[in-house]
Amino acid sequence: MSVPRPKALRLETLWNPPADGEEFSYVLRLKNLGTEPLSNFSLCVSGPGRVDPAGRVEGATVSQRLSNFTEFQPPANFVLSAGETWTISVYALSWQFRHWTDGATSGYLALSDGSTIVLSIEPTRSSVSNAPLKRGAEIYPVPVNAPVQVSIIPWPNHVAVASRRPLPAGFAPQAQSAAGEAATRSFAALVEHLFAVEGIVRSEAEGAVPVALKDAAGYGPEAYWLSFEGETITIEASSQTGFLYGLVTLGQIWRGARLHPEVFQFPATGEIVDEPSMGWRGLHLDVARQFYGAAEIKKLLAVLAWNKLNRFHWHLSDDEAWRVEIDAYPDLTEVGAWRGHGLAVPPLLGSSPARTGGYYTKAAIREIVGHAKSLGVEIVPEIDMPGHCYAMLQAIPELRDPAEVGSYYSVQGFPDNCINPAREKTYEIVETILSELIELFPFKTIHLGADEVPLGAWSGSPEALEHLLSVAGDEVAGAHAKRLNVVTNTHGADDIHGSGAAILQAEFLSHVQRFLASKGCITGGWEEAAHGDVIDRSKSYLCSWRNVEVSAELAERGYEMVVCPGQVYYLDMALRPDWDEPGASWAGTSDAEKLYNFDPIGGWTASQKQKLLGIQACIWSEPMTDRAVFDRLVFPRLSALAETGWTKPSSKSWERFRALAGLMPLLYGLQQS
Ligand code: TNX
Repeated sequence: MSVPRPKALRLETLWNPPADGEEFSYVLRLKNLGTEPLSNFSLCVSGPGRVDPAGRVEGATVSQRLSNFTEFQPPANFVLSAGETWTISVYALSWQFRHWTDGATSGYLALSDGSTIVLSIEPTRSSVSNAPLKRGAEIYPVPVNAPVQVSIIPWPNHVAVASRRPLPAGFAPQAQSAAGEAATRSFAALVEHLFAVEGIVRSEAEGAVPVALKDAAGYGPEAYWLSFEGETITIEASSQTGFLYGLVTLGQIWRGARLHPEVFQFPATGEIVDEPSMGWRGLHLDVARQFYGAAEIKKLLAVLAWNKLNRFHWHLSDDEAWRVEIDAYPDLTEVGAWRGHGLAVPPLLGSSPARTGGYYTKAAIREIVGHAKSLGVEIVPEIDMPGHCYAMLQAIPELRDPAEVGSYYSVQGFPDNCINPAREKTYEIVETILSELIELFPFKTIHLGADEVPLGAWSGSPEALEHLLSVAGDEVAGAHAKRLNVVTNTHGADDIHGSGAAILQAEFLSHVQRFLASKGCITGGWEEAAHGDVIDRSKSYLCSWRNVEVSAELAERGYEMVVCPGQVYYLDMALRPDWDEPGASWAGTSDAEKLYNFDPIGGWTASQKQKLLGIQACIWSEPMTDRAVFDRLVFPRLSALAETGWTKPSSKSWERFRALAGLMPLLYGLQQS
């Protein structure tokens, strides 16, 4: 069979929003720009947007679909001649497109001999916008007249510095204790990682000014005191992290004065007295939808430390992949860590037909955990259960009731993606996995997920229904059985409150939470883990994502809260509602200013505030195929969150933040051009 050369095949995609009573359409055009005809093929695409199974497609039939992966078949005996275009019009999407990253981000042809041809593909265009597509972090220029003389993010509790001295060439920290020495080492590694060429830490032979690190009692675990007195710079703290944070503040002041000498100063006298207002200042990263290698994670941790963020919530599993090595179940990574044409998990979210993906070995995780610890960051691993388990179920089918019939779909369009809470085998497997995980993560806090279980989950499982009957009675079990094959999740995640699915999920969570507690671990969960109030509130915490009201209500019910409402703290949400902005906007859009000014505990009562652990930003990775999109969506919003978690509300100032934000590091260094 002769086929056109891959370069001669191009896929263009176009979004036509609904207008003047016309329905919307998503149009895919495959162009044969070569000299050979093309036949006996199908077209496979993936990207965040999903073709809905229930709707109309013209020009092709859908032969396979899994979440956002779709395979289109041309009409029988179709030949795409040289110079011709095959047009497919899709009138059925699970949600309408709003941003340029919503459409197909990869495409390939599957040929009848089993081989594939990768297509060159451009971002989806919108028929109503021809604005240049935005990628890369927004630029925050340092203004000539900054409102402050020293450049520090997050802004400290108390800053009283004065007069200018010549900028030191760099610093030579002088430690007096093990904590000070450890902080000196981690600070040297941190600045080498983030700003190698600047030589912030250097020897006195190279002109460094000494910085005395003095151990002193009475400081909180992250607090420090930094003082300037002529030639003498001193940091007092009572912990490694306190010293590290004092050094970070010093390094930030130095960088501002060095890079913008006309704007910022290096103080000659005065002091900074500092500690955070919130204990939990976190970032969540989804490494299932897109894989991030150990080097990316380590750099991200360095960026967290520079922002004085102290928790990394590592979302290690989801429908699309499993990312952590587990000795007892090698298939979890052999099967679950990879996507590709013909594999158990097909290409999704822009991944290619070739086998791509990856996972973290135990050795890599130990190294990352040690690196994080040295930077004052504790890591919370998440294994998302009992929903979001499609990849896990591909690797370990025993997590399903073998007699299960019918189908239910998750909000992301995965069928039957929940592990079965009524099976003993499930607990044996989950406890084995968690035991291995506990060994790896010394912070002893394990997040179990528990988000977005579909209303119809397990409604076709005889084992689950029998169990439901025994714990909740006839009526509930009967009602649940009737959900079989009923389409739900059509307008966002189901609210499962009070349903059979919620009762079964609660059974699962209470069992696993007790297991974790027996191993000395705190259990984390998304807000849905509160259904049925079965987990022990003194040994757990929740991440609330729907809105501020939900957070306050859960705090009222006695849960320890990490607040992360999707509308503002989900960093996969676009900066603005425009087509040329990348990202999603199902929960809302927010630029850095809106995020900065958002009050995460607005309207909370004093007793609810007692339950606040802190806040975190969440990076979900569906649109992050392109890392320039990552930098745009994450920075400087991450620093805006860091300042909200650290700085007292009365000391916050968007004007100051905006003047300093441009000094903060990006992960990939990709700026808007
Ligand atoms: C919701 S809210 C999710 C994730 C998605 C995200 C995309 C929650 C805990 N889960 O599975 O990646 O939306 O924005």
